[in-house]
Amino acid sequence: FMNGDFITNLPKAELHLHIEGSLEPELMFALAERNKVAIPFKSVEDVRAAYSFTNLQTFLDIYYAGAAVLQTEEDFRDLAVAYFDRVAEDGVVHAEIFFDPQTHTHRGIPFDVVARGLFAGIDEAQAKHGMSVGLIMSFLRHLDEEDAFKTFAQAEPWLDQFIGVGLDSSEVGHPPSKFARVFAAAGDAGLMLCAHAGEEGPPAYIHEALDILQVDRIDHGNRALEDPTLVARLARDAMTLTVCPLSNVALRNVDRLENHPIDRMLDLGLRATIHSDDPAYFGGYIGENFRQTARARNLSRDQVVMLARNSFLGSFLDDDSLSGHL
Ligand code: ES4
Ligand code: ZN
Repeated sequence: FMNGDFITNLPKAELHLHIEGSLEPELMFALAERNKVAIPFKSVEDVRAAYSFTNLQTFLDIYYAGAAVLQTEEDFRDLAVAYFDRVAEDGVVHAEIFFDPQTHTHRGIPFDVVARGLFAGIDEAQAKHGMSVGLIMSFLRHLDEEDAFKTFAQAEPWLDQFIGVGLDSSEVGHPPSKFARVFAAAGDAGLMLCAHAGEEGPPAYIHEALDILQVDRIDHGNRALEDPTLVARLARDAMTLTVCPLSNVALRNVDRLENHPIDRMLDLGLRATIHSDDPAYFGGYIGENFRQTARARNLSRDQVVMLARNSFLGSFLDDDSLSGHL
């Protein structure tokens, strides 16, 4: 009875999705054409063939290059609408999605263009699919903290419309402590806090995200498994780890899905969840991540239900909205 339809229709919250990572090659080509932007690919097949990664950086190089086709408010709206239309079919009823403002402001696209476009797409999704959506502004950790502060200043007029801030991009060599002050400022502004940690970086980065950034949620967190003291702490504090199985395999942080530690995390008492990260690049949206992982790890119905339940428990929904989903 653990069939694909059961998993697909199970209500879920998507908590780890980079909207730029939902840019499908077809839309990339359409936008390149519409905006007269040159891209280093001849065809959609050519693009897909380039999606063979050996680590996080080899992916990020292509991901930032692909984002160059996003130019106008309408482009960002179209990107968001395409994503929500797709995951409405995957049982997603709530989504807290990341965007990377610096990926766009650094190539001359004003912050407000990005924000207005994404919010237009979010409004459309909420109206069309009855989905609730939150937007998380994520800082690029390969840039310095001053640049993050500049971005935070550009976000000032929008602050009450964002639910949180995040930290992503190249992890190793860019520890959470580098962003201590800007995370403190975001926390003071009432935003929720999350950070990618322990995707490629060591367990010490997860400790830093907790102790120095005081995050409410850890994105990935896989490498916590190397540190029993950290596992005990995360379990005790019911800290959510937004795990992305197809991403882990695509970026070779896990050798094959059959060896993914998602059920070991649950067995250790961790509040692990399943998400998609960059679905256009890693081979599947949240439903595909659930279905393929359930099959590869032979997950029980109870385990799948727990993973979906954890996605709501780990969300930033208030208690009233949350109780409607449990
Ligand atoms: C990302 Cl998989 C991953 N890790 C870190 N930063 C990212 N940005 C987009 N995808
Ligand atoms: Zn991510």
